Amino acid sequence: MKIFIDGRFYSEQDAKISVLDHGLLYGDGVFEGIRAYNGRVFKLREHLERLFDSAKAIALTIPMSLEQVQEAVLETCRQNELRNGYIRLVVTRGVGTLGLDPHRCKNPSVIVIASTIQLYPVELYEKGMEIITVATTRNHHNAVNPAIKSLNYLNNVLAKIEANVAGVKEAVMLNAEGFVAECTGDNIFIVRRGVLHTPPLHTGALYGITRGVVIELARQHNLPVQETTLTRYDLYVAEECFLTGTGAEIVPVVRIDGRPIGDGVPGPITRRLVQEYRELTHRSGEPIWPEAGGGTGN
Ligand code: PXG
Repeated sequence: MKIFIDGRFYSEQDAKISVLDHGLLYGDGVFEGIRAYNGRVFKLREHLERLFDSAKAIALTIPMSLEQVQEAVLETCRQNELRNGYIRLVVTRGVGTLGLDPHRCKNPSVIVIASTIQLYPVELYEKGMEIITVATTRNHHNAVNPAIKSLNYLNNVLAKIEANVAGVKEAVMLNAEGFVAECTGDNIFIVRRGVLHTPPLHTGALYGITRGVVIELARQHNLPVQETTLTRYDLYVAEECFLTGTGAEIVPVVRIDGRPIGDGVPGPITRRLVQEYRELTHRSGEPIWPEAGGGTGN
């Protein structure tokens, strides 16, 4: 594997960041998780824009233009002959001192890793997933705004640990007021009386790119979609529920806190969206190679 760090490619063994990088010392940095399908990077522009917005929100100046970062992502895919996989784009505050003041960090680092992705098992998309709501509250927007895709994911990690302890794969996090925010690495949707509902972003969710695609797909199919403040009650009485994320794509949820959702099997609207999202990922995106060729097909 060849890894991009600050304009150069390194082998996995040589791809190293200083122990004085504030990304390590303080989780001070931002990142993106992006997918490549069929030799194309899906929604690359949207991911780059969100990266730059996250950086701006934490007053981190990315030392490259958006176009240069885009080219670094595509070149990293080419160097690794990656047609299908997962791209992790990271910008750290850079090397500083042991004090937390970011002024000491003169050179932020840009890292691109293009690798394979650990997917959920295929059966999960057929049978659906069981999730729980957890005690760990989603970060308050005046503490670390969940809209910032920062390197500090401890809030999400703590929620994931609760899911692990309970023997389920995902956790729904509520905000400080008890309203549904999102899962540890996915946004959440429910279907109720034929209408799609997802929490508004100010309840404490990432501006999910997959979430945006689902809203767009729903509108194209005249499926009403609303941003609604949801409580646990709304989840329990939903007819359908699913999660959206770059890694997970669209995953049907069939059980929440022990209550079956709808009939306890993935519902028709969810199934349709799973299918349509798959089709879209395979026919759109930023081409990695100028023509159809290239890559080893992995
Ligand atoms: N909320 C959070 C907290 C996330 O980290 C999403 C929602 C969904 O956003 P997108 O833009 O991806 O639709 C995320 C993104 C993984 C993985 O391997 C997780 C994400 C992205 C890529 C891979 O778990 N989470």
